[in-house]
Amino acid sequence: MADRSVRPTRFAALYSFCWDHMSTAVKAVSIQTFVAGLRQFPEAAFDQVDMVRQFLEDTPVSADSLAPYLNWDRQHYTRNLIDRTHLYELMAICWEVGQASSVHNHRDQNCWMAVPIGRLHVENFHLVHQDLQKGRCQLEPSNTVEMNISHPCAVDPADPVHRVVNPRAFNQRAVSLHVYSRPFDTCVVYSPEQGTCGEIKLHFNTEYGKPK
Ligand code: CSS
Ligand code: FE2
Repeated sequence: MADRSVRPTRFAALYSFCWDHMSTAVKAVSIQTFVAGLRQFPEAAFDQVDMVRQFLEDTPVSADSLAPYLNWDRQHYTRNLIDRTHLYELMAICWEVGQASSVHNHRDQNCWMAVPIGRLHVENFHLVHQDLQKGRCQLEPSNTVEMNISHPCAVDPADPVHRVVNPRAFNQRAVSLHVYSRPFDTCVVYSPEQGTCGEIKLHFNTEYGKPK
């Protein structure tokens, strides 16, 4: 199992293939084809986790088709809107080596992530207690999962607090695709060390391939 998660990824980066459950090669599609597929899903698909997660597993996106959305900033990861409907928004997030998000929630909504370029860690936390009015919280680290072209993931609606990290040790840029349903533009960020939390607004660096 560990072997599978490491070896195919190296080749996937070269040939835009990834491996399905049966270890057979799956050809990566363009982001346009991915969007066309996502737009076919009925509303009900976005209210549960499995259908979109399976779609992400079956539909890896080729790195070259993402060129209009690749945008790097040495200070902060960048958020680049690709598509938005009333049901979902799709963005590419570009991570320099060593960049990470804050620990945050997703507003009790569904979130799926795929990683067409590089590798990323998702560090999950269990929210023991939160009092947003007082800005206080208590969090416990739970587990860390690696995402790469063969391993997309879905945020667990029962335990949704996490952060995404591009560890320095990976030594390469990474790009993740995020599907949020419904679209949202605020979230709660947490400091597990300080036991504090607060709401922040989320902004896009580019929309539909153009700077904001
Ligand atoms: N949720 C963060 C990215 S890490 S999943 C964001 O949208 O900026
Ligand atoms: Fe997130």
